[in-house]
Amino acid sequence: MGREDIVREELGTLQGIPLYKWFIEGWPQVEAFQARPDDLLICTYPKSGTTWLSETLDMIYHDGDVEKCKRDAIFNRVPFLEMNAPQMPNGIELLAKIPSPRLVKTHLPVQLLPVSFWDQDCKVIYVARNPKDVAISYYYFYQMAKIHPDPGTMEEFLQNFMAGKVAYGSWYAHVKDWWEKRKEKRLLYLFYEDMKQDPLREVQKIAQFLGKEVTEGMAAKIVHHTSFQEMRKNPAANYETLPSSVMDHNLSPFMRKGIAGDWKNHFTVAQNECFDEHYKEQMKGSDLCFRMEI
Ligand code: A3P
Ligand code: EST
Repeated sequence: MGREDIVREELGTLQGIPLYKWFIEGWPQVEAFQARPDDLLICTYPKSGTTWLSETLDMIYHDGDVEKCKRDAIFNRVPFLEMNAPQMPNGIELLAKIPSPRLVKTHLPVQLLPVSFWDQDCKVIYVARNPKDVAISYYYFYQMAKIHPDPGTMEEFLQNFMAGKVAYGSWYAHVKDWWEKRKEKRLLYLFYEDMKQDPLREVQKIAQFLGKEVTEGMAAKIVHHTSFQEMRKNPAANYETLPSSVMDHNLSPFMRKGIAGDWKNHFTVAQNECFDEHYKEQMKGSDLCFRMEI
């Protein structure tokens, strides 16, 4: 194993936000990133449905052509802005190579977004997911994506999640700050639970936001192709093309469960009470609401 291999290591801190040291190393290029006016930014807190929304948008951009959407892995079709790691395509370099209109993925909190996106008045689609399912999904992701520090027990991880001591920091701050941004920017704020409940309606919502005509037939095709069952077996969408030294799908597949309410299979009664209490405190004064199940 060479020096450039991915090993578990503690997170660094970027302007107060816990983040992978590799990503911090690449930060100067990210901060200086030049957005194009027709870039579409896909923004999420990790484990909130980023890959699902990315695949959906690539399908909309390619008029529902499934074969075109299998042209490459999702992380190459929709470059991850701040991604910088050994043996992986760097986000900034990938973006420089792809023609407009580009889809750009980021997990950055609002205050860290490169200013160029605002200067160019780019459209943004944000997707949020209820924090209990995010925490569970993140716990399994910490195990399978080897860059993360050891997540410890579920109890330990939940405490860290609530305290914002995980990659990309506080979920609460992330969802609330982006929620406020929608008042002044061209931003569509979506929810994972809504996408689960009525994907057709959400596809139409997205199409309308983009000013794009999507026929009923095409919308149905997009919904089918982007269902959990289809994406799970699609190597262009399921991250299984990455080496197992980077992501070990035997520990936990990237496409793990894809449901709303899986936290109920994991939280103890005490953990749930503690989480609810903390949630209420953190979300006080915000009109942003989440459905913990559907
Ligand atoms: P689970 O771990 O709860 O299964 P992200 O893409 O932001 O990293 O989010 C990953 C989560 O979204 C995982 O959640 C994954 O299974 C789920 N997911 C991915 N594609 C999905 C789809 N088409 N439908 C529903 N959930 C999906
Ligand atoms: C993949 C998807 C995602 O939404 C977030 C992250 C963060 C950590 C990334 C991983 C990923 C993809 C694979 C890596 C990893 C850091 C090192 C590894 O190579 C880029």
